Amino acid sequence: MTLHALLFDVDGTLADTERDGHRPAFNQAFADAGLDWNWDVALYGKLLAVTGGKERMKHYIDRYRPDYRKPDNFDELVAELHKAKTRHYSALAARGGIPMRAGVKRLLAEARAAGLRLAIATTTTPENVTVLLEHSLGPGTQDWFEVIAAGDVVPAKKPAADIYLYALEKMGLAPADCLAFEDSENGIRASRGAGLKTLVTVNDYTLDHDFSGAAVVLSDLGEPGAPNRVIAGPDLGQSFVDVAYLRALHES
Ligand code: XBP
Ligand code: MG
Repeated sequence: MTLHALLFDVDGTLADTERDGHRPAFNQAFADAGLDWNWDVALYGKLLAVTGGKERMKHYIDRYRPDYRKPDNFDELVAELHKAKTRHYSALAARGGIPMRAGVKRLLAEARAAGLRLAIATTTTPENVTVLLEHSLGPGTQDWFEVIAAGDVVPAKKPAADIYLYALEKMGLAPADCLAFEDSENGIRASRGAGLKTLVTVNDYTLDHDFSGAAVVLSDLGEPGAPNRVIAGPDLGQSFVDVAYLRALHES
């Protein structure tokens, strides 16, 4: 089995987008619309159980706001709020306000140089991905990714495997040729559902998630001089993830 491609989740994996990116963008959209909806850091952690911004808003109303009387055009309202939220998020990302996680830029550059193919499989809106890459990874870096599979391109979001299956199909690759990168339980359910070996890097929102089925669970990708920690799975004797590490993990 040869490793041919790497498939990356975005939110929580390439960058810590949720707490200080998506969350304030939702709150800003709610405030703009004169709604008294406000998602604090703790509540947002619970709401992350549902992926997709529109789906998350509907879940919030159903689960936490029994007092709210849905208007007849509720779906349209949610769609409008989501557009406003995307504008706020994109503006923040365009200011470079959402940095990449440790080791991400280095590993992507090394993988490219080693001839590995790169793709993205995410639940978030495509525009959020391209703006984030352009401003936090660097100008032109969206072209590093052969496929950017995102958002509503598949009807069922993670934990459904659909977005990964879509990316694999577009690339003409079998899951055994690839490694996936995820940060959450919904994410790994999706990647494992598509048959992909998966490397997990956790973040504050996902530390206590169930990552059974992961090839390895790490604190982060690490950098030379800034070692990562193995949280679960094999210790391959490296303090940061590079292409040699990925090939060894893929073989294991
Ligand atoms: C990402 C998500 C998304 C974002 C918001 O999950 O759950 O819903 O929070 O994005 P994953 P949109 O990292 O597993 O892909 O508002 O654009 O939907
Ligand atoms: Mg994620």
